[in-house]
This record gives sequence, structure tokens and C-alpha cells, in this order.
Amino acid sequence: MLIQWFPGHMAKAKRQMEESIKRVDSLIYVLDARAPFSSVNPEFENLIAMKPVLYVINKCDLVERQAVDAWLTRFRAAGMTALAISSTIGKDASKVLTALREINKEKLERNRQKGVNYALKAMVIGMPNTGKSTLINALCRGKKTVTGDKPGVTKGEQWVRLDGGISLLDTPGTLCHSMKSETIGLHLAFIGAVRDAVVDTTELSLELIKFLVEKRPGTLFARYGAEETGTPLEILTAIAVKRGFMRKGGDADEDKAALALIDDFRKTRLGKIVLETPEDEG
Ligand SMILES: Nc1nc2c(ncn2[C@@H]2O[C@H](COP(=O)(O)OP(=O)(O)OP(=O)(O)O)[C@@H](O)[C@H]2O)c(=O)[nH]1
Ligand SMILES: [Mg+2]
Repeated sequence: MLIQWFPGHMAKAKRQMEESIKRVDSLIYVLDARAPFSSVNPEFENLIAMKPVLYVINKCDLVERQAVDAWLTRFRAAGMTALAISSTIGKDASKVLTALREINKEKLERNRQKGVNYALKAMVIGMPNTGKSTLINALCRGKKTVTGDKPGVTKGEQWVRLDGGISLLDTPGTLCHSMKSETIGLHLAFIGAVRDAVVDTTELSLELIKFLVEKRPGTLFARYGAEETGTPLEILTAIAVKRGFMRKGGDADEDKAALALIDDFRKTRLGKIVLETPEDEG
């Protein structure tokens, strides 16, 4: 199943980011803990080559701790500055500011020696729905940016000034023109980085079933009492029957079951499930 979504606002956002990067000291690159590899956008290569980057693995509350630790180890081994947080939980986000000062240490020190009280500026980038605007709100302890449970909420750039002289630039989440692989596209769709309306959600749910049966056997049985044998469609039908999703004529409503399954996955009602590990990526 091929996933493709690159609306006009993303193309415009990319052009703007290429301009705005000149005005910032560094980048905060927000990744989704469920798919840290797939949420790295190959089209940001030119941006990350220009400034120091702080990689923030966000939404860590949605996966097991050891999965996050494995990714942190991988990123750090590759020489990347990375940390893991949940923007929606307590003061977790404040770690980002400490790390941001750290990656700009030399610049801050140079300015201090010159007697300049320098305010850091960072651009927050990432795939859609990874939690960029939520992170900024957590850091400014307010609701300065609009957030939402779907991709493409932020439509244009927005500066937010924090106490202590740091300014953050929120940017619209952007995907790439074409996905590097089918799996990457699927993972991005599972985590809600792709607008559901442009995806066949029933087909997507069959891919999710395939993944779960292979990598997390027992999950679907535990949640729905559905036997995990047969084709993904047969399993989806079983889920519909178990959940009582029936059409007027008495047939199972697989489309409704598909939506419920995807929603259950996103809300961790199937458990904390990471989609990819560093080993998968070789
Ligand atoms: N569970 C969980 N949800 C989070 C976390 N951070 C953000 N979210 C949720 O993820 C959804 C998307 O958050 P946004 O901040 O709007 O994401 P964004 O990256 O700005 O999205 P775009 O502007 O569309 O690119 C919202 O429903 C947030 O509440 C987190 O750490 N954990
Ligand atoms: Mg946003």
C-alpha cells in the first residue's frame, strides 16, 4: 500500500523553512517515539547540515522505556544529540532547554565574553503530528500555538518567546514528496502523520493487523478476543463481529472495525507498541 500526501501548504512551509533557518542558531527536530526512524525526513537533510540539531524523541509515554533507550543509544552512537520526552507530561519538556543551551554552549560563551546578552533562537521541525506545537506550549507554559490530534494543524510559521531569552519558531509539519519505502509510509500513517482522509483506512488497518500478528502476537486476541489466524481481512472481520460492528443486512462492518483498530492503536489501548527498532533498520 503506497502512502502519499504532500499538500500545497507543506511545499510552501518547506520553502519558508529554508529562509527562516538563516535566522536561527539551531534546530529542534521532533520525532515520534513509535517510529523514530520513519519520522526522520530525508528532505530535511539540507536544513540539518546548516545548524546544530537537537533530536527530541517525543511521545515516549506511548512506547516501552527500553524501546526509547535503544533509539537513544543508536542516535548517540551516530554522534547525534538526542533526548527523549513526553511533551504532554509534567516538566519533561524542560530538558529540551538545557540541551539546547548545551549545543549552543560555544556561541553563548563567545557572546558572554563580548558582554552581549544573547537570546537563542531555534526552529522546531518535524513530520506532521509529532508534537512540535505541544512541545512549544509546554516550554512557554501556555497555549500560544494551536495543537490538535491530527496532522497539518500548524499551517504557517510562528515565533514564541520563552522566559529566559529563548525564542522558538514553530513550523508546519511536513512529509516528503515520495516515501523512501512502503514501510516508512505505513508507519507514518499508523502514527497519524498522514491525513486519514487521503488513506484507505480499511486497507491501512489490514497492514496494521499484519504487523501486529507478526510482531506482537496475542495483542488482537487480548483486546478483541479475535483469533489471529487466517488472512488480515478475516481477522478484521472477526474483530468487527467481536465488537458488534454489523451492517444493516447482518454483515460484519469491516470499515468501522478498521477505524476502531487504528484509533485503539494510536490511543495505546492495544498496549505500548513501538513500530520500529534500531535493529530493523540495520
Ligand atoms: N501521548 C502523547 N501525545 C502527545 C505528546 N505530544 C503531543 N501529543 C499529542 O499529539 C497531537 C499532535 O500534537 P501537535 O503539537 O499539534 O503536533 P504538531 O507536530 O505541531 O503537528 P502539525 O502542526 O500538524 O505538524 C496532539 O493531540 C497532542 O496532544 C506526547 O508526548 N505524548
Ligand atoms: Mg503544530
